[in-house]
Amino acid sequence: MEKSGLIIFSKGNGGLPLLKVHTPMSDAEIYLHGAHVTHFQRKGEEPLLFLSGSSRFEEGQPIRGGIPIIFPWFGPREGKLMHGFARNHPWELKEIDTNPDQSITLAFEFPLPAEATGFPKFSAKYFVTVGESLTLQLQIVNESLENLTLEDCLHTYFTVGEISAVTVSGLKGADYLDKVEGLARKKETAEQISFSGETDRAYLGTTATTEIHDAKLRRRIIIEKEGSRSTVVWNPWIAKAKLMPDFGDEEYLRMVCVEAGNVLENRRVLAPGNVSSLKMRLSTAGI
Ligand code: TA6
Repeated sequence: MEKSGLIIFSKGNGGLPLLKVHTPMSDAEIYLHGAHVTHFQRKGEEPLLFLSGSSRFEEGQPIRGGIPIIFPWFGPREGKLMHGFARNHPWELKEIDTNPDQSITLAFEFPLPAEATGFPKFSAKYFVTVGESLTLQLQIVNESLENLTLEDCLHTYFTVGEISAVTVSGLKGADYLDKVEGLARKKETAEQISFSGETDRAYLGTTATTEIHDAKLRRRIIIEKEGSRSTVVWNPWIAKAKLMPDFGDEEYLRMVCVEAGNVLENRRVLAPGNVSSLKMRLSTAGI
């Protein structure tokens, strides 16, 4: 068995700087653009993350798939980019550490782009730990003298065998806003959420661990989270998939988004000098 990890710096799609991370347990790929994790795969397993074959790889545009960092707002904002600007600009790699368990932690920081003008001054750090599991932590510090109101979300796209053989558990009893029905407020009654059409739900006030049960790939994906009160579940299905230029018409069959964050009524208000931390740990198990 390999004894140590390895990081290779290269140019990825669109000539964007790409880090390839190899550990004895798993491999990962991270673009500096958006500090975007686009690939994670445990040895002997299917890839964990979905990446669209039609994704853009260009400054100012989000990569379609992997784990987009959604910050400082979630959803549309008048005259601005959807889902904030953190995913559309380059982050800087600041530190690489090998941990006792042979996992590797990479620390990124976000140089504020022009879009941050008018926003209370903040600093953003992002820690990615590649090992048996994949752990992500987004840390925001309010560096200003006023309150910073923010939404954050790790908008994770997971690879699945076939969406009709997939269920998501852990959300029974949680309220959600159903985007497919004009943000109607509902309560989840199902132990296992299944997919038979466009599904776009923001579950609110939930800190629960969720699980994706994939009957075709015969695996469970466990999504643990800390510092998160919202979970978003999304599959675009047929019509929405056709409308997305950076997403293949049939790709909805092989993906589901389960996202950990603090969105809508769960947005955070960070007092001057305070720190927010959003953490998500992704692991897999057999069925
Ligand atoms: O998280 C679900 C969602 O808000 C959907 O409504 C859809 O817009 C999706 O995000 C993708 O957004 P994007 O801006 O990446 O196309």
